[in-house]
Amino acid sequence: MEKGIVIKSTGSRYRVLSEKGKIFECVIKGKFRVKELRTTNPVAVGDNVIFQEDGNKNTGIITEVLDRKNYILRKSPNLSRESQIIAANIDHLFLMITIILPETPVEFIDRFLITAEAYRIPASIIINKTDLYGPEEKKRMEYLISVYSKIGYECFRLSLKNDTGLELLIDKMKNKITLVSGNSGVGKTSLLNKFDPSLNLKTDEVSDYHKLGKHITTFPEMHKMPFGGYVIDSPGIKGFGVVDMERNEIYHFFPEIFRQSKECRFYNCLHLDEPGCAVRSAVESGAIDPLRYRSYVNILCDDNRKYR
Ligand SMILES: Nc1nc2c(ncn2[C@@H]2O[C@H](COP(=O)(O)OP(=O)(O)OP(=O)(O)O)[C@@H](O)[C@H]2O)c(=O)[nH]1
Ligand SMILES: [Mg+2]
Ligand SMILES: [Zn+2]
Repeated sequence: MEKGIVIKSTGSRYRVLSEKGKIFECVIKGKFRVKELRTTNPVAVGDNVIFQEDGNKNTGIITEVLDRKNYILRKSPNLSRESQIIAANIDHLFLMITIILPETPVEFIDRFLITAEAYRIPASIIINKTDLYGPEEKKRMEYLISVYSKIGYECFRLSLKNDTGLELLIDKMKNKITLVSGNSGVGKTSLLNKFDPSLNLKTDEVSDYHKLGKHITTFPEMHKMPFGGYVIDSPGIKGFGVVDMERNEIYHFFPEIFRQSKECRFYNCLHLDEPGCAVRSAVESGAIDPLRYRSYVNILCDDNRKYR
């Protein structure tokens, strides 16, 4: 029996990095079920597992998944009620966004952030491709940075083309397990290639016509970093499905709305049109950003289908 960490999962096969630093292609034996959770993949990237070496062909059988510190789920895109575990045991989430090529909508950012809040995983924002930005885009970038840093999310300006902003990120990612998420084409895989050029991972240009990425990365995969720690590259997502949040708890995951809600007249205020709502007053006075408030209302009232 050996212990290892799952670095890639394709649904039926799992690549495991053993504690001794060897790579094994594994399958699972028997049924693993996460309590009260219907998932399409019982073992995910980041899972610590016990496995049985199968001769010396570098294959093995996973016999046990050790307790998870946390995990992130995504609802399966079809209508089934099953979820998919994107990754487990994550120390920090990074959302990579771009102002153009592709353009990341604010509501997408907010859906990501409330998911991180719900899972209690620290999250930060990376704004990549700053080399492409003219005055308009820079203004937009600085606006987003001011909104999100005021709430408490650290923001990083990055250009992989010009190699600016890398040091600060390495500092943050050093010796941790981090997941990089974001739309297709923002540069997640390019970041990993920059950290370790020997990885030589596949990337592709954003389509000229649609200005969207081409979904090049298809499975989450964890990579050991030369500076210590692991970074998980993940497929471009349209959005994070909001998983099992009650309507009346969604605002708990908007930190600034939650703080303000304590001043609302009614304890069960949803901050829509209730009298004495302190959240709406704060939006009017500019203390809460109107785009954030709009995301909140959209998420509250939406059927969740748009950003998935
Ligand atoms: N101009 C510019 N282009 C960049 C930068 N970073 C990445 N790119 C380009 O953006 C394109 C998409 O990069 P990828 O790394 O494949 O994007 P991804 O986020 O991994 O995309 P998916 O795997 O589809 O989710 C590539 O052509 C990169 O060369 C940057 O800082 N500036
Ligand atoms: Mg990629
Ligand atoms: Zn209210």
